[in-house]
Amino acid sequence: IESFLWTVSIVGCPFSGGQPKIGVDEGPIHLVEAGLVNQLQELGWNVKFDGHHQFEDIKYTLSSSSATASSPAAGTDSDTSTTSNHWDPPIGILKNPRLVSRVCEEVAKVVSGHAKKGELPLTLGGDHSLAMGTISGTLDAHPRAGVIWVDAHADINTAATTESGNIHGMPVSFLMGLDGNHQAFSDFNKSNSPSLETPFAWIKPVLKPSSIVYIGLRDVDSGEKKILKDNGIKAFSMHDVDRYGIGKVVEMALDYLNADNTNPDEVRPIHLSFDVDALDPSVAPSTGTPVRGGLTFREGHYICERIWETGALVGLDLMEVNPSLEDDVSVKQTVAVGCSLVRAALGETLL
Ligand code: 5AB
Ligand code: MN
Ligand code: MN
Ligand code: MN
Repeated sequence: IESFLWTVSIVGCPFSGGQPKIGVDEGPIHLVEAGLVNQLQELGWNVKFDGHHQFEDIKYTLSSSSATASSPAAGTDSDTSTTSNHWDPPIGILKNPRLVSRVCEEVAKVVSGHAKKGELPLTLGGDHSLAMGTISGTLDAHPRAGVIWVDAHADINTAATTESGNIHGMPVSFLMGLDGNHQAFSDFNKSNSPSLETPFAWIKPVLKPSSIVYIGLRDVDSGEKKILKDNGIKAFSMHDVDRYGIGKVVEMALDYLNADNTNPDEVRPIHLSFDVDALDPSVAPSTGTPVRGGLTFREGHYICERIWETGALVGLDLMEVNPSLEDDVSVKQTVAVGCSLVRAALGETLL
């Protein structure tokens, strides 16, 4: 590992607009309060962290930039993520599209800025829609990077396939520029009120279908299954983890990303996007969309340890910890597991 990688920059993203449950915005705050900064310093990292991002500013400018907006507080519901504001009405059934878009655009700039300085950006979510920002940022700085997406879900719905309208189930489709979004957005543009901005116009389709590999899938929507098939996207489900064991699965994932690599001594840079719901709910209960039959504590950690061992990690996300779900013991456990996964990905060794 070159020495320039020894600074980790924590990008704290208290954001919940990609899904309807309050509390996931508290995830990064709990992870930091649990002592993550110190823990990483103890591993030898130079840790940069100057507070969590204040996405409230974005909400405010969005609301006041809309010609029809009179007040930023169109809805005073405490669950802002499901409040439809007059400045951010749904597109089809997509909720909070402009807010999610603006937040991710800012995250992309921040992540890319850190990465271009040779730092390792560690983004703490927040919901997984944020990965539109983190992966755009990583690929801006490291265009050859491949993505390892660890999740119970494929998060590849388009505007044409999503049944929930929750954008945290869609980031991969935007990063790939899939057709289902183009169609929905061009239809929308024809009827768009000129005072409303068109979201996601900033996203470049930087992620090739061959540049991502999934591990841990077990709850994939039927529309998503078709997208995965049609685009030949590589995915290791929990069935594959059972069949081959996690050791073999991670080797296959790494080999897949490096298959076209002309220089085998120079492994492809890796961005690891880890949704804590990839773990079994008995291991990580406090998350918004738990699905039984998930990764064990060790399987989750093994993935992180093995990726660290490659020396190729250039970006890391830890997403979807929701400290307002389940009891206090579960919250503590989930936050502790989150910190532990991050340490494993950043070089903590067992011996
Ligand atoms: B997560 C679902 N596929 O689109 C949808 O937690 C769930 O970031 C998405 O993986 C889960 O709403 C998104 C049913
Ligand atoms: Mn998930
Ligand atoms: Mn996810
Ligand atoms: Mn989830």
